[in-house]
Amino acid sequence: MAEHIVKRRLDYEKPDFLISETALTFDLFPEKTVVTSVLLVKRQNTKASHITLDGEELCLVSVSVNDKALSSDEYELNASGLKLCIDCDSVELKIVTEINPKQNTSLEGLYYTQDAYCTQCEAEGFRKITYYLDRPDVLSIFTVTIRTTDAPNKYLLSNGNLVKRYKEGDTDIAVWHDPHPKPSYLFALVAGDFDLLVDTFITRSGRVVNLELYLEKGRLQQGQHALDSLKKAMKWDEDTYGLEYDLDVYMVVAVDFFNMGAMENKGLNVFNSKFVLADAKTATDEDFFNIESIIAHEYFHNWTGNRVTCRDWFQLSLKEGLTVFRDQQFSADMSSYLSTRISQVKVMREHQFVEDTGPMSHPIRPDEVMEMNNFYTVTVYDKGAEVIRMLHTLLSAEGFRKGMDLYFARHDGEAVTCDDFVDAMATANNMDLQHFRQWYSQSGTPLIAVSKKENDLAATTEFTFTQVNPKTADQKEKSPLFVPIVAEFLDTSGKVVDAPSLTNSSIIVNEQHNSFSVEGTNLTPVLLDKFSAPVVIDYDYSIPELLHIIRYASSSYAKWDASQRVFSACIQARYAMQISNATPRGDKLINNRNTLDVQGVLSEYANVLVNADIEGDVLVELLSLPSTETARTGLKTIDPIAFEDASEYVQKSFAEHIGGHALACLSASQVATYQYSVEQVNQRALNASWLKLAVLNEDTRNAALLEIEQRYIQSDNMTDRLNCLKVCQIENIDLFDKLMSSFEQEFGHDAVIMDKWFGLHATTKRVDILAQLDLLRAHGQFTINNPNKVRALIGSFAFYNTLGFHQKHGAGYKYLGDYLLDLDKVNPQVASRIVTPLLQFESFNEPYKSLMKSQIERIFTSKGLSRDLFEKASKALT
Ligand code: 0A1
Ligand code: ZN
Repeated sequence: MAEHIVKRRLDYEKPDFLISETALTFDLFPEKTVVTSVLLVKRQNTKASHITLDGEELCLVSVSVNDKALSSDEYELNASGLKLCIDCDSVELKIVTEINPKQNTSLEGLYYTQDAYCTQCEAEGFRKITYYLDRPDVLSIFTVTIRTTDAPNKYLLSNGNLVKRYKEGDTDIAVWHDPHPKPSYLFALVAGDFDLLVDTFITRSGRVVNLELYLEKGRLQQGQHALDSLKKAMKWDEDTYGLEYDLDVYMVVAVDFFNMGAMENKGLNVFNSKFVLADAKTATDEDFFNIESIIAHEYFHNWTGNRVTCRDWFQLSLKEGLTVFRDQQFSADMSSYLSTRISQVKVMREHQFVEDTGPMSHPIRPDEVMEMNNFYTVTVYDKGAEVIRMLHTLLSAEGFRKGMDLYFARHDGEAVTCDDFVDAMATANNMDLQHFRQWYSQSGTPLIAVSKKENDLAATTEFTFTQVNPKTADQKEKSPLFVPIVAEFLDTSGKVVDAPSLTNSSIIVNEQHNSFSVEGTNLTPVLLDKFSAPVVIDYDYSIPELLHIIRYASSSYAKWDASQRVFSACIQARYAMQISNATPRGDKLINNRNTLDVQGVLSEYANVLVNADIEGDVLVELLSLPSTETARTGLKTIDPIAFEDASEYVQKSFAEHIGGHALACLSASQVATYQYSVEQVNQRALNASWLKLAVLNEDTRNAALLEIEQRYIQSDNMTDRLNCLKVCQIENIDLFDKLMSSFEQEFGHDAVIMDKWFGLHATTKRVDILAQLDLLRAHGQFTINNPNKVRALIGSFAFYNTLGFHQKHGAGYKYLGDYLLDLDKVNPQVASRIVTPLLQFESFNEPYKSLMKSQIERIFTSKGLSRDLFEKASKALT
């Protein structure tokens, strides 16, 4: 096991050696694959006399330099690499290693599952294949030879273009050559038997690209949506950024065993099959959406990531923040702006803001890393994308495009930094982005407190913005950031008042205090429209102001945001009442609304929704309650059970006020043959909201439950069926159990679909949930070796089953702790992701806090802990 050392961004040094050419030969056997690597090594630093190649869990067979074999006293070997003498400017290094793909359950490096070989090299998995300079700033031209005697290995794939495919006796051989220099993390190899779905794309300059989807046998028609999405993404990138694909073939392979969503290996993407396979019967609207966006994300990486890559892993957001932003733009263009933006904002509020308050807080460009796999985070990805979005807002679409063009003109074929990206944006737009750059180095969520003062004489209103940058686990010192706040001001009649001093509809908050004056009084401010910056706005909205926004704001996003505040205020008021004497001092309730008339507010709000003329796509958003993470904004610690009770109370009360209307709306809605279209997606989502409200309403409950059972049986699509299951999961456990067994009978054979079933079981409110989890772990479709299964069952339980996880005596926490210790031996990356809910112990009241912490202590002191879990547990305890 390699050591647990911390690496620092500022310690970056250029590599002493480069590898201009890499020739790899794989003799594939499940338990003993021989990797022969021939490297053309070029010395860059003439003072260097030794090269240290990265390598982990390898069995070294031989090393030779310029054809001369080295004896074992001519090199140094340890758990993290191989060091040998090179004292000339150019040598050929030949290294032979043996690896065991079948035993590799970490799914990093080369692994063998379901009769196929597959690789995952980002970030530092290549070093589990052979000794190499496994760092992103070493770019090399790869030639790969794959040899196998296994009959089922019909397809032998690697990056670039196929040069030769032939047989030598019993051995099948394929040779691939990738003309584009690339770092080792973009290397890929796949060998196995698949069904192949093909098509072509003609680029705007007229080149023909073969598109090939490699799918599990028998699932060909389930790949069509992914293939269509790929073609849309290719066209969109040409139209929007002028970027064209650069190889003759683009391959996508879907596998069931994969640690993440997908991987952008040059010319050979590997995907978690969950993000490729879809048809109406088996996939939800959300699945269709995710497939389109992840296919696009990986495709967009071909330019933002592969052609221009990262100098070091601290710069990960250079490719990820930018590529997420690009896939978000694409998704908004393909489907609905409002729902895509809202789901992105939910990710920020429910996950990224939470990460900022916990022990793993880091800037989008981290400064210190122990295990790189721990930094594929919502901060690097999603906050990274929000930072790019702010640039897009500040520079406008045209200015942003100019910056992108300059970035590619300057850096194509290079490994660069986040600073290089911002430099290109600044130069192309002749703009000083010095202050803005701090978004890259400062962690934490800024809080913008807003107060208003009316000057009746002058008939103006002054708004003062106070920026508070709370300290985070990783940084004590903070300074004010450059924050664009898109705003508008409504007068009493609901008209938007003229505010000529806004720049691009934004107020720029860039100091600790900024003031801003608007003509008129009695104004309602609409702040942070479209979530123009990743911050929290703390303005003391009254309920009438929020309802005014919902009635009159020009932006649907702003209406949704206001509705979240209405619900949050109600939940916090109810919560305060429930725990009245136990509220810890220092907690700030929204508007101190312990005295809020919750029923009155909900009734008025329901009235607005029923009577105002609101489009269906907006209405569906306004009917949904905020998550706990959003609703608890401003509360340092909570009692999770009492908070959940409060939230349920508000949900039920809301249903009492609007539920009668709900059933009427539901029956009026049409049932059409399933299509993945914006209109139908909206309609199904709205139906699901009405169904839930109708079931929660006492008067309509029985009728709605009948409706659910009927819909479940009659429906032609997974979206409606899953929505039915989710509703009865909350309100009628007998019906839920009945429908779940019918679901299992129908889909029990299909691993991808069964993840939904595991997830639903794991989030059910049952007193015996832990015993249920034990039973589910013994189910034929469950295995600890498959990350999708573990995430569906154990992940859903820990993240989303509040009552099951937060048990009074800590049994839920212990269950997760026990499981993680087993899982860490199988797959440390997945264990390290699922530990997240336990890391947040500082956000809960006693006894929860101490009970959670004691599990982290137990994990921390256990023997043989992975670097992944060690980094998180040790940070949580300091
Ligand atoms: N670069 C991929 C995500 C990815 C990252 C790490 C992985 O293994 C540790 C796998 C995939 C993306 O952004 O899609
Ligand atoms: Zn990515």
